[in-house]
Formats: sequence, C-alpha cells, structure tokens
Amino acid sequence: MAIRSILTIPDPRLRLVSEPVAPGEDVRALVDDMFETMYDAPGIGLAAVQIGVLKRVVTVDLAKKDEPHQPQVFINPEIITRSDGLSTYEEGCLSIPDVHEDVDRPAVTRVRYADLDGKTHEIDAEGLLATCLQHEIDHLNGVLFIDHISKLKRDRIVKKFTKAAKRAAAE
Ligand code: GNR
Ligand code: NI
Repeated sequence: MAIRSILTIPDPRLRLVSEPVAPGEDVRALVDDMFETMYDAPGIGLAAVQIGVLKRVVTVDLAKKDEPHQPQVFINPEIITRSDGLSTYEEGCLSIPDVHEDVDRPAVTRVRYADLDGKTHEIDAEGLLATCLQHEIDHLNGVLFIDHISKLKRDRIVKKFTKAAKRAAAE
C-alpha cells in the first residue's frame, strides 16, 4: 500500500479517457492505493486517473470524520438514467486544490458498476452519492467539475494553476 501523488491541473492526463477494466483483471492493489491516497488527502471520492492510472476505477467514502470508514468501490461505472430534477452542491476536486464552486447536476442517477469480484450491480444514487459518482465518472471521461461552471470562472481558475505550474517549473 502506498500514498500516491495526486495530479493537478493543468496536467494533460486529467483530460484523457480512461480504459475499462478487463474481465478478470485484478485491481485490488490499485484500489488499496486509491483509498490510502484518498483518506490521506482527505477526499470523499477518487478516480484512478487522479493518481495517473488510466483505468475506470473509482473509490468513494462518504462517512463523516467521527464515523467508521464506509469504503465503496465502483469498477467500470456507467450512468444508466438521470433524473430531470437537479440538485446543487458546492464541489471541490483534489486535482484543483482550494477551489470550490456550486455545480448543478441530476439529483438522482441509476449507476451500473462491477465490484472487485467482477459482479455487476445497479444502484439508485441520490444526494451526495449521486453528485460524487457523477463527478468521478466525469474524471473517467476527462471531464472536470470546472467544465460545469461559467467559462469566465473556468478560464480564471485554469490560468491561475497554469501560471503556478510554470513558476514551479522555473525554480
Ligand atoms: O473530496 C471531494 N469532495 C467533493 C465534494 C463535492 C463534490 C464532489 C467531491 S469529490 C472530491 C474529491 C475528488 O476530487 N474526487 O475526484
Ligand atoms: Ni475530482
């Protein structure tokens, strides 16, 4: 197990589409590293691409700080249906540190995914789980939460991180 470093914008890998996990492929070691990295950060969700692994693997834990861990793993997750009704959450992303913006997304989604044993499941996600899974599935498709806010705000955020990365590279 290891804490892995988390990619931040404007790393171009965050814009790539992740590959499906093959039937029978063992991703337990990857999932262990993802939980360790996510709990250390800390975050409520993580997509494998955020640690530079382009596989369709997501970890989630929505437990509060004082509660026991509730680790959830979603392999090859797909949104099957979305509600018409939207809900708004203030989102953040470990790949865009210290930026928080309101995002509207479908309030309820039906999600199909495989577990670590390769068994397929379907769940109706609502509330924070629905938002978090949509945020993570976006990552698997190279989409970031800032793509759901105004272009003006997005451009400002990207510019700030691009400048900071250039300054860091020049040192
Ligand atoms: O830790 C996280 N919090 C969060 C809050 C609102 C909506 C989505 C998230 S996911 C984020 C961790 C992350 O970047 N996952 O990709
Ligand atoms: Ni994120």
